[in-house]
Amino acid sequence: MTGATRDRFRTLAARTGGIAQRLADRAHRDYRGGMARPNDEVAALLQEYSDLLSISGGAAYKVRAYEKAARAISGHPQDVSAMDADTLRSVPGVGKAIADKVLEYLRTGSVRALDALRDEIPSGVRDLTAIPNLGPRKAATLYQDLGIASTDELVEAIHAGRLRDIPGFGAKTEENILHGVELTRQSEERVHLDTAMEQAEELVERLLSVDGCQRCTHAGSLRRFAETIGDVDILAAAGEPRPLMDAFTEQEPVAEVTAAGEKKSSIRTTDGLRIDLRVVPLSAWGAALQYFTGSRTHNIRTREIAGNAGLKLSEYGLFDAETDQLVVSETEEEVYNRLGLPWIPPPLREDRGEIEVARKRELPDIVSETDIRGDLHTHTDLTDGVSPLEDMVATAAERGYAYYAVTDHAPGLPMHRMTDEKALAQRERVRELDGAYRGMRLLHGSELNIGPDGAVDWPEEFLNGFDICVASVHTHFNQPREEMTRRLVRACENPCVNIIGHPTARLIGRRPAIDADLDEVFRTCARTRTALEINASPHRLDLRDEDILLAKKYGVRFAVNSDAHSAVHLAGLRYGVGTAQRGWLTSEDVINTWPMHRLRRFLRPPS
Ligand code: DGT
Ligand code: CA
Ligand code: CA
Ligand code: ZN
Repeated sequence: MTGATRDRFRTLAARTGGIAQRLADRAHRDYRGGMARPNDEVAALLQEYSDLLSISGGAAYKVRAYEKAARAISGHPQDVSAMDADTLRSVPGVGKAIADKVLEYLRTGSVRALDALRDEIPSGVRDLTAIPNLGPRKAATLYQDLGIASTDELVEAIHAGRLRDIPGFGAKTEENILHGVELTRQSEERVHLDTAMEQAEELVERLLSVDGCQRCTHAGSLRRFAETIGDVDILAAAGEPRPLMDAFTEQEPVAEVTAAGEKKSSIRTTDGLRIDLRVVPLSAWGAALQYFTGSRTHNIRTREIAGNAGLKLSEYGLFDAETDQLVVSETEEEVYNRLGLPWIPPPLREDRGEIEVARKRELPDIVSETDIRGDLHTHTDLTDGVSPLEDMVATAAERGYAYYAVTDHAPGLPMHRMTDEKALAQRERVRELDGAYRGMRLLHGSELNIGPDGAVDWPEEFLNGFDICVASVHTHFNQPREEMTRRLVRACENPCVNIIGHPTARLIGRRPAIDADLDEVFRTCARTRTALEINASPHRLDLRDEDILLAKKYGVRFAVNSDAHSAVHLAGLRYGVGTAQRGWLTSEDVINTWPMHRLRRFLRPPS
């Protein structure tokens, strides 16, 4: 499996046109300001080393060891840049060879062994590994056997039929690779939600501390929790924009200032993320925030309403069309109210009927992060997580949860090496920990694999021992539509399955959604009282907003889960909540906002 870091890293590498260059740039900068955590930096480096080792035909155990260490470091709560050799080696999966490389990087800004591999393998070949459905091994074969050293050459070779003779590359593989190339190209200019959010929040913090800054927040697609972000829009209010503009364009790590105006500037960070800053007078705050939050189509509607009422709406305010007199502009509420509408939450501003519903005063009371009482899909280091059970539970308690489910992988995926004994031993530990935190109950569960025929791991007697079962598609993603539909329907009909995990199995920018008749699946979920997951991982966001809207029509329940593989990632739940909001869900729709007794009845209805 690939970790979150690798995804981020690969997208970034693709965008900035070369891993080596980006890291070389980076080695000379410090980590403060807009930069990813040092842990993510180091993890990206180890992941790259693993990929390059794999391309160069390195031993499989070594390839895996570096990959595992990358994930462990990415998910580790302590800052690696502050660790000495001994502390480093206490991180699970980090042995002497890996610790030495990390220390070398932290000391010198580079790793000689990695530089040697980079010299050996052309950058175009490294780009190939970022293509979904290809991966390092196949990339190596293509390079060695056919001399293919770039994405363009790959596409050409496929069209010329040159891959046909290579073992392991059938017509279906070719089609999948072309699809992967398409996905990569589409996602090159957009970033995942967490990358944008983390940098935006840091920047807003910094701008708020600049003298004269009266207000500052992010707007645009990020405020609407869109699934990927083209650029980050920051809005600030100040009497005098200059100091803010200077702080913005002079911050580290700006790769390029693409526009520097009096009221608007744009930069590109060394990560390749584009950020706009606009500074407005405080009196125009509401109108500007409404305008720059978008979406474009929502704004077209609000301007239309203004026009029909003899008004004019712009980023400067709402004006009388005839006299040009300012009507309102200070707050978003005033702007909406003057248009005859209540304030509309940003995730709903997509012109999907929100204006009409708002006008009738029937906007849903959408679910919020504070409504969430617990997380129902999480992993530990017993399978592919990196944090021990105790750390996951302690962090969950800090988040104020009323309940928390541990759902490690089931035996069907051999790489996780789950066994009956391990599951039962974990259950003992969960039962012992239950009650250790005031007010938080623990559920012992599992994430089952939905096999190609819809069957799941373990016989029913064994499954009945779990408090909760999530079931997900992890293999056979390319089944024909009818088979895939039958597979999901059968999983829903299994009385032991409570939640379908990441239901379409897509990875944003990397793997398309599975092909199934979603109407049929959602109808079955409603009938069998099986909840659909809204997986909060910013690489998944699955179900996505439009599928949620469809499922809701069938009366399905949902569970917003982090699918955290480390304690730090439990906080990622907010991206799932944002997605649920985009799907117009209320807390009534979401089972993990319910009190424990109601949740228990849903999971194990009295027979
Ligand atoms: P993105 O950046 O592609 O993820 O999506 P947005 O929605 O952040 O789009 P962006 O950054 O181009 O513009 C931010 C907001 O500013 C957008 O949602 C609505 C508003 N806006 C910008 N340009 C226009 C325009 O030409 N017409 C209208 N109606 N609104 C605009
Ligand atoms: Ca934007
Ligand atoms: Ca923009
Ligand atoms: Zn899963």
